[in-house]
Formats: sequence, C-alpha cells, structure tokens
Amino acid sequence: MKENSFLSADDIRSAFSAAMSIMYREEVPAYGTLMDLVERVNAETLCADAQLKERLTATDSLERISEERHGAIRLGTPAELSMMRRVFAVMGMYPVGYYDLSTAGVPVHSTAFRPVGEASLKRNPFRVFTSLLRLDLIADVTLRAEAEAILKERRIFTEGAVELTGRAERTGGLDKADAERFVAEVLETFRWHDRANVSADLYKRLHDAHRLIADVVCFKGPHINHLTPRTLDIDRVQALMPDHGIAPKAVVEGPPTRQCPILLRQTSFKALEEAVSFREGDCWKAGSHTARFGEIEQRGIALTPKGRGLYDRLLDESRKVVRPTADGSNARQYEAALAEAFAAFPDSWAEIREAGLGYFSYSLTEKGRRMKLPGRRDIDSLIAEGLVRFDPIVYEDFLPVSAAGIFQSNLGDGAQQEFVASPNQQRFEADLGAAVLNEFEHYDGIERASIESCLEALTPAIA
Ligand code: OOG
Ligand code: NI
Repeated sequence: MKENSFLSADDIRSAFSAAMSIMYREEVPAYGTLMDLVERVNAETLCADAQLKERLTATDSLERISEERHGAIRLGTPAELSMMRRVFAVMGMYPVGYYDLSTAGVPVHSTAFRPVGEASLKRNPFRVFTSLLRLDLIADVTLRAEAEAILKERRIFTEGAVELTGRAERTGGLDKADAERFVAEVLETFRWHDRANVSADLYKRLHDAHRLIADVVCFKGPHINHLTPRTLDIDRVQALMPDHGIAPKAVVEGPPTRQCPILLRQTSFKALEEAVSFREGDCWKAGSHTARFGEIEQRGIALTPKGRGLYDRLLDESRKVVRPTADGSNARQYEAALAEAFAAFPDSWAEIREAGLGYFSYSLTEKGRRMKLPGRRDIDSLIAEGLVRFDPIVYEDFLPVSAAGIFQSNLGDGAQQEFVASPNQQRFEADLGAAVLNEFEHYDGIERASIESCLEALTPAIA
C-alpha cells in the first residue's frame, strides 16, 4: 500500500473555510452578528422539531450545522481564473456549472468551485461562487482599455501560494506543514484592501459604467464579498435580522416556503458602505466603497431537467405578476404571487419522485436488508413492497436568477442596467483552462449508483 504524509484535500478545504470564517468575522462585524443569529435560530428550530433533529443527527454533523456553506469572489482576468482553478483543486474543489448573469444586468459569468463526491461533501461542503468580469460588455472602449491595463498589472496570488500549488500538483499533495502554509498564503488573496489602486476619478468612471466593474478593477485582490452559513429556518432569520441591527434584502430568493424544500433559498443583508482611500499622486484621498455583505442559505432537493424546467416556468410566471423591487415595498405581493404559482409544483416526496421532478438516493429498508430475490426487479415495485426507501438528494449548486438577485441587492437600489444576453460557456471554459462539470449528470450519477447498489444487494450474485 502507498504511504504518504499528505493531508487530504478535504482537510485542507476545511482548514481554509475555517480560516476564512475567522478572517471575515473580524473584517465585517455585522457578519459575526448574522452568524450568532443563525446559530440561535438553528438551535431553536432543532429544539422545537424532534423529527428534524433525529434526521439531521443521522445524516449531518449537527455540531457543524451552522457553519459556512459558501462564499463568493469576482475575478478580473482569464489568468486569475485559471490560477484560481488550480488553487481550488488542491482543496478538492472543482468547477461545476456555468452561470450567465449578463441577462440579469450583471456583466459577469460564473461557476461554482465545490467538492463533488458524496464523502467530500459530507466532510465539508464549502464552495466558492466565482465570477469573471466581462469587460467585453463595457461599451466605452477607452474605459475598457484602462480597466484592462490595471488588471494586467496586479498579482492577486502570493508567491508562496503559487509555489505551493505547483508543489501539490507535482507531488500529488501537501504535508501538514505545507498545507498550513498554503492555507495562510491563499487566504491573502481573499483579504480586504482598504486602499484602492486607482484615483477617485477613475473609480467614479468605472463605478458609473457598472458598480461591479469598480469593485473588481479598483482593488489589489478579489476580496471575499460574502460568506453564507446554513440556516434551518430562513424565513425566521430574515424576519429577525432588523431586530439585530442588520438590514435584510427585500425578499428571499428562490422557491417559496414549502413542506418539501426544493433547490435553494437564499437571502442576505445589504452590502455595507466601507471607508476606503484612493490614490492621488503621493497622497490618499478618503472615500467609500460598497461590496461586502453576509448571506444565509437553506437547501432542498436537486431537481431533474424536467423539475428544473417546471421551477423556471413557475418562477417566471410569478415574476410576470409581481417583480420584487429593491426597496421591499411589494415584498408581500411578491411572496403571495410566488406561493400561488408554486401551488402547481407537487409538495410530497412521493409525488415529486413519481413525476420525475427530483433526484433521490435509494437504500434498503430493514425488511430489504433481510431479503434476497431470485432475479432483478424494477425499483418502483421494490419501493411498493417496502424493500427500498428513497431520500431526496440535496442540491449543491446555485440558481442564476437568485444569484442575480443577490448581486443586485448588493449593488445598490439604483436603476438596473440591461445587457444583451450573451452566454459564452466556451469562452469561459477556455479562460478557466478546463470544462465545467454538468450538475445534472452529477446528480443522475449519484441516483443511478444508489439504485444499482440496492439491486446488487437484493439479488444474490451468480455463482
Ligand atoms: C455572487 C452572488 C451569487 C449566490 O449565492 O447566488 C451568490 C457575488 O455577489 O459575487 O453568491
Ligand atoms: Ni452567495
């Protein structure tokens, strides 16, 4: 057997997300307040719901329930994106999915770096929603050239981070000491810099073109712009935020409250205005910048393409009735329209499964474990006989409409900008230096493998 002293990629990812959490709490105190609130609501929810507690004890690590599940960064160049891919790979995080946000008025396209296997997700599911700025969507060619020139000069990775990433790639891993150094070095890329690398005037011009362009171009690195712990009751945290002095965004993104949660529900507090200074010759000029916030998420079942099609249609329908405004003035009407549209989405696991809308993991029941069958049978009849049970597979990815809502609510309440829809996955993958994984294939694979293992266990091997 091969022996080595490498730390597992999962352990490095865990150390990294823990270090990031500490750094972000220190940098953004309001985020610490949100974390405390989430922890309290999670504890109360578990106390009030014995069944939920029992289920989570069996399937999740209860002591880590309120930990961060994701964060987000925005990168400026293809070189930054491809290096980021190599860095995340050391932590067992791979690009899954392609999200075009141009249609929603945000000049970026994105992927989520995340662990993929079941065991890795269970160990630590931390993901980073990673966007690449699309300068090709800036109409003003002079401004575009200026932005490009600034981005070309900056180095967002420390030499140590680059060197250790290379070492991990060459040798197949990092030992404990190197892994610790790697985490510390990589953390530097995500740190906040309160000194802009441009003048106030250029900041303003980039900001006027789009706030996001200023956020990406004007600073030394792609500061982590939010972290997102998991909540067991998103509606309650949303309602309680103002009591704790934090201003929530107008509405919760994603599906409405349901018996059987589907996909992903998210909300955040609005980005804070923070003091920064701009370069004026040899001096610094005081100003402010708004980019960083805190978010919460609650996940449900992963949907099949058919289920996702239905979800997209119902969401679209509800938004035709009421489009949520940033100031929250029509939030109640929006929630009502959403709930009404989603009445058409089945709300029991059995119906969702029978209609082929969601992915499930199949396993043997007590009775099934004691049984051997003479030949293979289809899974539905095995369920009907009580030999096999099914549980929802959790959605591990993101939703473009929701992501756009999170972006928008944190870019100020001003008028939304329109861009021509221009998804360009091919370009994104060329810049990334790899293809992104297809999320549907991933869930389908987990479902199939679970069915196969039930059938194998029930049917004695041919001698
Ligand atoms: C990313 C927004 C998207 C989510 O949870 O959908 C996102 C950003 O603001 O950079 O994180
Ligand atoms: Ni997020």
